[in-house]
Amino acid sequence: MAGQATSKPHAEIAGAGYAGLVAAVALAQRGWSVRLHEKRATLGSFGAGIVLWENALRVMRAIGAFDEVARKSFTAPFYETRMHNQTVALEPFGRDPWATMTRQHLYDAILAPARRLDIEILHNSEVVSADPDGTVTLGSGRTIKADLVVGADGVGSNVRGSVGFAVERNKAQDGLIRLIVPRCRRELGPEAFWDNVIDFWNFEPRVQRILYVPANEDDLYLGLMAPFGSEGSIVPIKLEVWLDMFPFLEPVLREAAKVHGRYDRYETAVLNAWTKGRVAVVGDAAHAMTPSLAQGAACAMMNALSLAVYMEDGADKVEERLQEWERKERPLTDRTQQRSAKLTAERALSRGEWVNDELMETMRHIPTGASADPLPGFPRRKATVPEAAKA
Ligand code: FAD
Ligand code: 5PR
Repeated sequence: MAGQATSKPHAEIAGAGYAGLVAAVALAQRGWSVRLHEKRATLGSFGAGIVLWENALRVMRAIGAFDEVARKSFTAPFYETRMHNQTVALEPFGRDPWATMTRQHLYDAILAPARRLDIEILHNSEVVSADPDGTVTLGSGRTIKADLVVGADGVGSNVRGSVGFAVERNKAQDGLIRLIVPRCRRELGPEAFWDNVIDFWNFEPRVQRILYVPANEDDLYLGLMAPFGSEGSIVPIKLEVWLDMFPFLEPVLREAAKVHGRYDRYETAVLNAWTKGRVAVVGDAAHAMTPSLAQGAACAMMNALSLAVYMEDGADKVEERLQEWERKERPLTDRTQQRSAKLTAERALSRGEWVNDELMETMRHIPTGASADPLPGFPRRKATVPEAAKA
């Protein structure tokens, strides 16, 4: 607060996912005292692997996590799309920095600056409600008053529900099982394409798709997509249901069958507002989206960073500044949600034609609070298009 150097402005944050952690770090970097509540007993991230595009990597640099994120991540030479095992697109992404990794690695990399900044993180601490006046109520019954309350408590957000934002939730026809398995590089065969990200689509005899994503030298992130309620949605996976359509992936499918796994149906959540009084919601609590553009966590982290930028002046004018944040930052997220939902509904990634200036708008956006300087070390690999694929 201007002129009051002795008392820092104070934020209470619900949820230590990617959105909550980035908001916490970015606020602490700007002189806020921050307490982060996580309802679970342990910190971590569900969901196997993740793809981060340039916008998310820029946020990582802004919060001091980029070097650690990059250390154990992977950039495939190509993003390949196959239909019935025929290559329909081979995208080198020369101008678009991107990296894949395990979710746990990303989580730990963001947690490190939070630890350095002395942010108070409470486990087993559920926020049950928030009030626009800045009060949060915990599961224990305790109430705390803050200058700012951030609801980063995921798609089932208590903060969103208690403040009374209207939410429109839409479930897609498809969903997927996400797993980490060993790369099995030798068992899969000597071909160079096993270093690619490969999106294997099959529409016949059933709609099933495997998104094959090397996450680092050792770990492979698999997304096994199938319509809700179909055989492919059963966990643990039924090996024969997947082997008969993807026999060339047998070594990794055998590993996948050893893991219990979880099927998640894609969903979108759109709110009438992101802020009320001193409360803001961010991340999946505010704007859950389908993963077709791999922008859910990226938008969560961009909006968490920008939120902190709008709070740079401390506790003064929090309400007005939050409204300004939503007005300026939200439209890009709205567009991203709509585009992603459309791609998902049309299963359009199967055509491999999704890389265009409109769809890449979000990935190429310079997040508010992040530097526009090129990211060091990208592009990481020189991609040489095989002669056969040029024809
Ligand atoms: P969450 O990750 O849900 O975190 C919320 C946290 O709050 C959790 O730790 C939870 O335990 C805690 N919590 C919940 N309620 C309370 C409470 N009341 N009090 C205290 N704590 C609470 N995005 C990408 O950018 N790239 C991708 O490649 C990508 N792939 C995806 C693939 C799939 C299949 C799906 C479904 C999503 C994908 N996403 C991707 C999106 C991304 O996973 C989410 O957008 C992101 O995890 C949202 O982070 P969050 O912090 O908002 O929410
Ligand atoms: N892209 C990515 C992804 O993780 C998923 C999808 C697209 C990076 C799901 O895991 O469309 O399902 C998708």
